[in-house]
Amino acid sequence: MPSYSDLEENGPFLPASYTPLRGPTPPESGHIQAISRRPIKVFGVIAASCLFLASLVLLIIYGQPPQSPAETAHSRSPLSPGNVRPASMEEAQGVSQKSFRRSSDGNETYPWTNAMLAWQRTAYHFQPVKNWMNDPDGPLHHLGWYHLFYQYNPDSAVWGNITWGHAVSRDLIHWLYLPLAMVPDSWFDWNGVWTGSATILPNGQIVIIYTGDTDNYVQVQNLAYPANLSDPLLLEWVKYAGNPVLTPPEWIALKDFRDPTTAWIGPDGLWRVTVGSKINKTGISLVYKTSNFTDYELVDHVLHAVPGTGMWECVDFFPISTTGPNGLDTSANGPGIKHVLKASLDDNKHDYYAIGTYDGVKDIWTPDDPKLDVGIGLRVDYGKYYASKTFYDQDKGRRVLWGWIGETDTDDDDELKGWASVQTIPRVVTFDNKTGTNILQWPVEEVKSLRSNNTEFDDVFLEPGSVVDLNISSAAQLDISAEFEVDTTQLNATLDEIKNCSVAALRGAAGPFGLLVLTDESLSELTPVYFYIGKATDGTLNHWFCTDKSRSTEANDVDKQVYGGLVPVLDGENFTMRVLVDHSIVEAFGQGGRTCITSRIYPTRAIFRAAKLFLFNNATDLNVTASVKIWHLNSADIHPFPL
Ligand code: DQQ
Repeated sequence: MPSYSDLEENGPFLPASYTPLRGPTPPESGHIQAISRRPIKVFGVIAASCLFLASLVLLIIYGQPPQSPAETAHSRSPLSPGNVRPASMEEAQGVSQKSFRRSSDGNETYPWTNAMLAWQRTAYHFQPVKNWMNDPDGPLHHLGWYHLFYQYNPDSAVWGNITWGHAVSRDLIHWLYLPLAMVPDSWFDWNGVWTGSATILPNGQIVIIYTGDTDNYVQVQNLAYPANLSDPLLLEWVKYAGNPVLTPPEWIALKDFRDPTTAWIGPDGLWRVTVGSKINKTGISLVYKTSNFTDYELVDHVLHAVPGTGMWECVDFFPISTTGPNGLDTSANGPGIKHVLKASLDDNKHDYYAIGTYDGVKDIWTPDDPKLDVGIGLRVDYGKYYASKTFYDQDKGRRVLWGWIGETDTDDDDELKGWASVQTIPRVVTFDNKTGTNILQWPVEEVKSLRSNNTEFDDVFLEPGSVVDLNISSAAQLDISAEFEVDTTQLNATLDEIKNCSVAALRGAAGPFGLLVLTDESLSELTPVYFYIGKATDGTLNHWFCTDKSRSTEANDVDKQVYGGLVPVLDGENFTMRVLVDHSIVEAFGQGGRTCITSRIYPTRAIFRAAKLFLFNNATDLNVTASVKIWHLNSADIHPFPL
């Protein structure tokens, strides 16, 4: 087990001691709600008396008063006079949110029309009405409603002023936007109410632990809870008056301590929470024990550490059943259970996971295969996807995964269209007991409720070099299920040795073949989602699952990567993919969700009625037979509450 002194061998710890301005003495176990109400009232009085002064300050700084009734209700009450929010804060705050920047090659901004930009908005994915969104936070199910919180900037389409947006749904598809749940209004989250997770205690109490970026840019963990548990919509949230409940250990840098997980109970009856961090270049997951969520003890070793992976953001840690498809409560452990550890790597903005064993007595997690450890092995999704988080849906007995789909255009374009980012369709996560080496991700079954007119194609023969128009018009909201049977006798020694997805235009002996989504009639814009069969360097067969954005748009100021990863295809299996198309979002699930790729694309021609769907086989030496089921998907009902 790696101790902190082992980790220190990589170099000296960063000097970091932080003495926060402490709140009242933490309450006894089980008294969170009652004890903290009075300080909240006091806080309210202070806030109210500061309001006039704050309004004056805001008026002077921004030249205008708070704008809407909703914003007035959540107007900021600066407890630390003199705090003035800088214009761009990502660097100062130790996070970087927009990974795509326009290169310095002098590309002109593309002349987007309003129609093009309006078309990009999704129809059945969750996104706010306007402005910036990033990580999903604290998902949970309570009294018949699914709750989704999310990192949100109420002021603009770029990251900043991070608050918790809040929406609820009966079915994870149709959503009601609720008022902001938590805003940065206290010294312990003055620079942002950052990512956190919810835990439902056995007595029904809900606690949220979230990262606050303090008034002096220190990352701390704070406690919040619903003001009224009997409210199914959980409209009011109370920040514990004794916040922060956790400050960075003195050997952790002040900006490397964030994103607490859902808590789980260990064999000693104490709750555990893990928080992501790093020591030099080693990504780590700290573990804290608590009985009451206000007082914590740092375990003297990490849950896990992987050298070279850098800062671990948004760690997620959950049990998974190896014997059945049912999801497990986060505290479950024992025979037939493995544990998944996921980290979002700040250095490359990708989510990685590994499957392993959790020893609840020692509080360490060990990967099944050290070569596929967290951050160096499997990715949750090989596309534009980050900061994912699961929750146990106790209503349907399943583990559900949310993920943030960021933009791959420029900040200027985001401001032009007035919004940035989308959440994935929630996915059910199970263990793949056919391979034994990976998880499976699959869109929640509720997506099927959006399906309308179904079109099916059976046994479409795709000779090498063919492109087949499936004559689906208005192909912007689709659920596609495709199966490809290949002539295995052709998979012989002439196969290419491939190390990545290449681009779909380059022909190999046994690939690429698959679908062309969001394609215009003339094939000037198209997004291939495909398989590519090749040889690994050791001569064995390998299979790639890919999405190629290089020809998705004629716009020049957006990212045009080819995404993809290896996908296990077992003996006797055909190649299968499910693809959800929702305007500018393409979510692709290879081999039942063994490998997933999410893309944000920006077509200019393949939009509205011009968006079409094709099959293709660009292999030179492989015959492929395709069968495809296609459903148009209706739009989800996503609107503010009350109606
Ligand atoms: N986003 C949050 C942080 C987290 C990062 C800030 C990941 O808590 O580390 O908006 O995208």
